[in-house]
Amino acid sequence: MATERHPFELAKGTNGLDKIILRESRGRSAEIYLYGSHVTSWKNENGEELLHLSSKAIFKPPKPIRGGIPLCFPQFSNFGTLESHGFARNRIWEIDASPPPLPSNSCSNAFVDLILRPTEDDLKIWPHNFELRLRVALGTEGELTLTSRIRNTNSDGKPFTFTFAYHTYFSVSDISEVRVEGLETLDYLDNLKNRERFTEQGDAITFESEIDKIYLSTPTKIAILDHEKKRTFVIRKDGLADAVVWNPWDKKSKTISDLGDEDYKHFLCVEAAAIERPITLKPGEEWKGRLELSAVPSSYSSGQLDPKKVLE
Ligand code: TA6
Repeated sequence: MATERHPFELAKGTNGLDKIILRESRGRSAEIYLYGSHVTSWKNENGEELLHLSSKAIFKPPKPIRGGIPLCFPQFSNFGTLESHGFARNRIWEIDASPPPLPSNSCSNAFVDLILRPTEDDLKIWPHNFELRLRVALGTEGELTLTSRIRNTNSDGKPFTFTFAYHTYFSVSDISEVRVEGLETLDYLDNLKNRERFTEQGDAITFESEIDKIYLSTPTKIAILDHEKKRTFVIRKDGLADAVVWNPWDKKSKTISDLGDEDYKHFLCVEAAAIERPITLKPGEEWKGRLELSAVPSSYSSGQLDPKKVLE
């Protein structure tokens, strides 16, 4: 099926769920389940997995898949009355055969367009007609780009308001050896302290216990440095002002039934999001939120890094 018309493969995944496979000529790949439009795999040219999928992930609707890149829409976490992180991550999406065009710089040879529209049941819990489009593209340098477009298709003249996140689980060698750059000195809401607002102090962010923070008005580039793997993830984002950093650590992990007890050592969630200032769309209006992830080799050891070099 990977022809010029269909630059992707359609296959059966775990429990017979439909998935899309994107392949790039140098062996890089990505996998996306129609269930949740959920990216579950992103591999580099050496076949190394760059996303973390829970060792206990359940591929059974209505439970969302744990790991990879869940999409949070129309609500992030419990910022509203819907189920946590909204319903887009546990609906079956469709392949969008004729999406409106995107600017050519977001094109690649391997991509898929997916779409979610509300069902009658969805309209009972969130009474708004919308089209949520997602393009997942694997670029020629192995970068993974997710572009979401949300359109208000209400015919009753009513606007709607939503929050959104790409809840990305990055695979890391050892959480204790990882640092995040680009968020230092920013304000954040601490989910572990009743969402009280603080200002981050000091250098890059490192990890030695549970963290669940919503950094506000963040720059468009953030880096995750994995010294052991000699790899840096560079996160570029547009339309998504906030960035959530989450790792449940040992105790919280044991309360999450579909997360292995030791998994927390090997992932870090850094989530491009729109939370503090929810997005409001009038009928006919569209919002776009773009996330580009790249994994680049890095040869620095701790303390020798010039953040500007990573972030520029
Ligand atoms: O993004 C961080 C967070 O909202 C945490 O508070 C944590 O609960 C996590 O997401 C996972 O949420 P989930 O609903 O997938 O279990």
